[in-house]
Order: sequence, then structure tokens, then C-alpha cells
Amino acid sequence: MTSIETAEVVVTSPDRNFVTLRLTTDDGLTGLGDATLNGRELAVVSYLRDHVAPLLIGRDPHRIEDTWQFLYRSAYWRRGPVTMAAIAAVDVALWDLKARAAGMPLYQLLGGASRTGLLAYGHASGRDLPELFDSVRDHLEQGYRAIRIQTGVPGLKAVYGVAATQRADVTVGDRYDYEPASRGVFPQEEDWDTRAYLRHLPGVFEAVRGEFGPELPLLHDGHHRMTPIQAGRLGKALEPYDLFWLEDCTPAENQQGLRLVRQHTTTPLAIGEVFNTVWDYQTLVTEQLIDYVRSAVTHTGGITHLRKILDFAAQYQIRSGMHGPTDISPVGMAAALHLGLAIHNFGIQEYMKHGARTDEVFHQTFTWKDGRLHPGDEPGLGVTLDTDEAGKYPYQRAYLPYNRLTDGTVHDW
Ligand code: EZ4
Ligand code: CO
Repeated sequence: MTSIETAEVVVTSPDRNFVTLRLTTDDGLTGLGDATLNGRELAVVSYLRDHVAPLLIGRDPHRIEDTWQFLYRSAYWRRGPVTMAAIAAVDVALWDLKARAAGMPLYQLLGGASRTGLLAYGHASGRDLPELFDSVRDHLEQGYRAIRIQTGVPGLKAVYGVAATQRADVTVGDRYDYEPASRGVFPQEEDWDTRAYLRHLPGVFEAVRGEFGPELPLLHDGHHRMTPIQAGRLGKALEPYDLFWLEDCTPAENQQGLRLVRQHTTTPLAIGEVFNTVWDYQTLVTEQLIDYVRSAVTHTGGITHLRKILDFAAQYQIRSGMHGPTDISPVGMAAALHLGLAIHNFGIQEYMKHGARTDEVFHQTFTWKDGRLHPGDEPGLGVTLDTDEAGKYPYQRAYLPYNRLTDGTVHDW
């Protein structure tokens, strides 16, 4: 019987911080899992190194379901982003390893391809409309066939989702593209005014539809800032512009709050990038209060658990919209692509290109063609980790920003 011989946690910060678990068996097979939790990376490193890695040595790597249940139930303390990211890393590394052992791309073990490629959306942004239009054009040239729209709001100095390269206010640390976390010793402060945002946004979508026509799928992220009744109002105001989805309109810990949003709008809703188990979706799914599940493989207990969430959601005609920002590592992205290719209820995949240094640390084999992603046909996930290259970039402290209202009150970011 083959058994796990080593479980190493690799921390690297080429363009940003990434945490990767690498399992190796006594017969020389390896598997990689992503454990990156933006702004709280070292908590997962400790969870894995101090508490999980010693339990894995000597185990049969092929017992994926059993290992998942063992890690989830034997901890006694269930759920939570740190625990579920750690379990996800083990789970994905075991799937990678099993698929490599089988000599197959992972999607084949998950049931085979249900489609030829995965529609992906990119992030256009700008402080004002001309800058936003340039960014949309740039994304169309890069081949994107679905685009998320985020803009500045008059009167606010810093707004979520506007690319760092376009933001004069970003002074702390060093970031790339739209990556919201900044390197440094303290989180960047942003400001927020929901009334100003609600007044501004419908006009932005009217202008974008006027410029780019009715066909292009457009998305928007509300990033947890509205109350349910405010979200209902925004969804209704955006109906003429036919959004693919409105994301995270409220902080959805209160799942019942989405009933109120649903009563007021037919704009499709996507929620769940910060969720970590199926229980976060119980009311949302069974009452059909959302249309897309935003969970990433990396933050939701891996392929084993996200597959169960998505199968549950499928019975209610709810589809996948897996989170795919730059804080999902190339390993986590590959896991998303294999799962997305195999499931029946795939919806759309978020896709941000990683930086050049990241691509030298993680060698990837996915393809990007006609606005669609495909995980490729290498055995396993199709990603290899260059540990020498990774070793050049030690961890750097970094935080996500936080929000204050104009009177100084801390608000949801
Ligand atoms: O703020 O990934 O839809 N995407 C998002 C992201 C999240 C970051 C947090 O780490 O909301 O930009
Ligand atoms: Co989001």
C-alpha cells in the first residue's frame, strides 16, 4: 500500500502571498493543494504545519473521502475559513495525487468533461467612464466574453474593485492590478457612502450598455455593503441593463435577508465567496434565494465539499460561479477548472491573470481561447511548483483594506 511520506507547507510571495501544501508518497507521487487565505495566510500555515501534517504521514493517499471526514470531524471545532482552507488544501492535493497516479487529468476522475470550455469573466474598472470604457475595450481585446464592471463613485476617494494601477490613493505597500490586499503593516482605509453609490451605479450601466450594446454579459460586485432593502432597490434599478449577476449585495450571514432582496428584483444574484461550508447556503439554496454559488474550491473544503454544495444547488437550478481572484493560487484555479469542466451546473468562472513572477513559481497548463478556459490534459491538476523559484520570495505581511463611512464608523468592506 502506498502511503504519504511528507507533507510540506510552502509559503511564497512572488507577486502576492500564496500558501501551498505539497504531499509526497513513498512511491514518489506528489500532489499540490492551495491554502491561501488573503490577509490571514499564516493562520492556515500553522493549522496545517502544527496540527494536520503530522496526522497525514503514513496515511493511504487514495482515501480522499475518509481523510476529509477525519479532518472535519476529528478536529471537533467545525467550519470556519482557516479550518476549511486547510482541509481544502489536503483534499485538492489528494485529488491531484490520485489523478497523477491514474495518469489522467483530474476532470476525468470527476466524471469527465460536460463541456468544451468554461466561460470566464474579467474585471474592468475605472475611476470614471472614459477610463472604464478603455478597460472594457482592453478586456475585449484580451478575449474576455463576459466582464465585471466596477467604478469610482463621485465624492469617495477609494472604492473596491478599481484597479490599483488606476488609484492615486494607494500608497501603502505594493500591489498589482486589481489585487485588493496591500503589503504593509496596517490595512489601507477606504471610504464608503451607500446613498452616493446607489445614485451613481445605474447611470454607469446605462452608459456601458449604450457603448457596448445589449449582448455582452455584464456583472457587478456589491461587496457586502448594502442592507437587504437597499439591495432590492439597486437590483430593480439595474434590471433594464440585464446583468448576468449582482454579487454579494448584502453581508449574507443572515441568509433570510435575501428573501427581502428577492421580493423586489429579478436581477440574478450571486453569493458565497466568503462562505466555507454547505450550511452557509442552506436557506439560500432551499428557498432559491440566489442563482450562483460563489464559493472557491480553496475556501470551501476542497473539491470533495464544493462538489456536494454544487450538487445540492443543482437540484434548485442554481449554478456555479466560482471565485477566481488573484488570491486563488494557480493550484486553486486549476482545481476550479477541473471541477467546473466536470459538473453539469457550471455557470461562469471568474478569471484574473496572475503576475509574471507567479507564473514562474507555478507552471500551469490551462488554455484560454475565445473567452473560455480549459484545464488541459496533463495528469492531475496540471500544475507544478518550482520550489527553488518559490524560495526566492519570502512571505510579506499584507492586509485587505477596510471601510469607514463618512462619519468615521467602520463599515463592511
Ligand atoms: O475581495 O478576493 O469577487 N471578487 C472579490 C475579491 C475579494 C478578494 C478578497 O481576498 O470580491 O476581490
Ligand atoms: Co466578490
